[in-house]
Amino acid sequence: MPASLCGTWEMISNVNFEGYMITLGVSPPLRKIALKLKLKKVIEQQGDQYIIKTLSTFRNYTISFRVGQDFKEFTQGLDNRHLRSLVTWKGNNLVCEQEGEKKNRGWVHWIEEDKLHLELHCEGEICKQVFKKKSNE
Ligand code: VL7
Repeated sequence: MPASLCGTWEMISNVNFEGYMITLGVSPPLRKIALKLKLKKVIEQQGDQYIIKTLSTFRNYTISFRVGQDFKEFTQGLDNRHLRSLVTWKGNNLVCEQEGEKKNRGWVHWIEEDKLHLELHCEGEICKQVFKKKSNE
């Protein structure tokens, strides 16, 4: 039984977010804003249904899905692409494959030493983010 991803998480590190955004074609002014953000993740779960919110002072982005059931994703306010996404458990990793214009696009979440880890990848660029649980939870 993998450790629960649920809760409110605050970003403590963000490596190569720039490279990931460049691959997605995000404009320089938007990248500049995005790089300064301290992102928050709010992850909720009911059975196989997940809601993952990425929150910031600038913009929010929310997805909801069932593990093992593919869904349409529109990355509104991010790179604004239409994707066909599928999230599955691979061992203790929650793995999302995002099919669309960009090849080898997806993300992986896991827990390690009480931290929430996220790897975002696209066309060989890998962004690594780590979050710590919000202390009042
Ligand atoms: C979502 C965004 C950068 C454009 C705005 C600044 C960011 C934050 O896919 C993601 O999370 C998954 C896994 O937790 C669930 O959706 C990451 C943030 C990365 C890519 C594109 C910059 C524009 C605002 C909402």
